[in-house]
Amino acid sequence: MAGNTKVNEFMAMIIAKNQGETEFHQAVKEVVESLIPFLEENPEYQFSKILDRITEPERVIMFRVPWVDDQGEIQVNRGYRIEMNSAIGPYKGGLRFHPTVNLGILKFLAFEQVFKNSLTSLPLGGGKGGSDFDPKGKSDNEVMRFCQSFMTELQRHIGQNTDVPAGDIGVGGREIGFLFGQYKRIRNEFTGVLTGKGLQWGGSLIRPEATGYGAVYFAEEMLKTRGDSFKGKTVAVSGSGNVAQFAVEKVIALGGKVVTLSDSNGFIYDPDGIDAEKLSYVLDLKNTRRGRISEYAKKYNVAYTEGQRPWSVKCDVALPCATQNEIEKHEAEALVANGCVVVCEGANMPSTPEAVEVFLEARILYGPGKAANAGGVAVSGLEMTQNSMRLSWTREEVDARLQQIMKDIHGTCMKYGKDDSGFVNYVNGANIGGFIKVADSMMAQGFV
Ligand code: NDP
Ligand code: 2IT
Repeated sequence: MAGNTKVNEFMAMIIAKNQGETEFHQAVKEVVESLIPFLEENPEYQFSKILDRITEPERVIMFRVPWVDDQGEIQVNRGYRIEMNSAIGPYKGGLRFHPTVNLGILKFLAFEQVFKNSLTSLPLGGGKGGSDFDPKGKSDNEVMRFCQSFMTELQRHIGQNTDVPAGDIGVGGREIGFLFGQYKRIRNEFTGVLTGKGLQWGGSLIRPEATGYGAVYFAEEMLKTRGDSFKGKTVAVSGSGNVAQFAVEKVIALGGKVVTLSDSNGFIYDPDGIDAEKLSYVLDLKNTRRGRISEYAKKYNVAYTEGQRPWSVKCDVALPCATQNEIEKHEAEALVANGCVVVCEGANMPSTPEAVEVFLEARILYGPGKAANAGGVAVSGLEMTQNSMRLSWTREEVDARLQQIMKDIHGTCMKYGKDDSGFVNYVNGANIGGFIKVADSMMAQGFV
């Protein structure tokens, strides 16, 4: 097919130019597959070489992050910020601290962020950053010294109207606090340069909850298209961090039963369901004690499977909320075979391309991360608005806006993703729906 040839030609260029960046290739390929047919019908984008430009970061910053550990030994990590696209607003996206972080992973995340942020309808460009620093097993003081060193360099590149980082894997309220403190100290200004801040110093209500809640709101919208809801549904969740925790809370609130959680060591299966009391144990375990999910199994006497992910469990809905490529083809097949009808991604790119194919072929409701997890960055955008106005909205106000944004993103996916048979391909919907505003803005702004 002509479309396939074009995708292959374009991907050959991307792979040659960005060698070894496999996750970046994966993310670009998915978008290009959605976009090529659309671009053929809209040639003005091709003349402007939008695809070539949108896949090239506006700027990549890499830097040394030296810090001293509690034993007095010097440690050296690598810091990054990918400033991907600023056509519709300042660069916006999280910081990831995890030993696996490399350029390719951050470029995939920054690339997806451009489309995701556009889908929110807020004026947010796309970026991502982080470090190969591993916060696990580090003392609070070590984390603080690392964050201070990281920000000592990053601060010269960011600003409330330039680039506004937030959290991601390994970066939560504690890290944002240390990073904000150092930015303020060096720049001598109190501005909304980061989101996910504490409530007493410029943070927004609902920001910690936003990604998990938003993903569940999105799944609920998908279910509605088939006259269904979360009520009585059995739900498998992966991860046990920020996104997973609040996804579980919202599923419980909507009448569903969550039976799994995981971390990088394994997963727990609780057939009775994780209730509010068990969830508060998880919050304490993960956020305060920074323990392992296996402890849940001991405490509640349920099964724990080491080295496995939860997708072999029977469920109606799967909410992957841990990391990229955590659902492989055989796991997708197991989900479908066990009757799973909704896969809604709280994490970024948790399904491999082969897994996505399984979901689309089975015609289940598959919500890709760049649409389904946009609630986090959306409320970050609302935090920026509140900071600019120097006031704070109530919980109800922020939550209502979040719900409306997720509904609107779902509507955009329907608009651009529905095929002739009435099936909604949310991958195409999100990719095309996210692309148009950015591409039009790039064209209006000349060849920059
Ligand atoms: P957290 O650091 O709070 O939690 C991450 C969770 O995922 C932990 O349970 C962690 O287990 C697990 N995990 C991380 N890396 C791996 C890995 N390589 N293999 C298996 N499990 C892993 O991060 P978040 O909850 O914030 O982020 C989770 C996902 O959601 C990520 O994909 C992130 O990009 C995405 N996301 C986050 C947003 C946010 O606002 N925070 C917004 C939109 C998307 P362990 O404790 O063992 O490391
Ligand atoms: O992947 C993401 O959207 C995030 N980690 C949140 C980004 C943000 O700026 O809030």
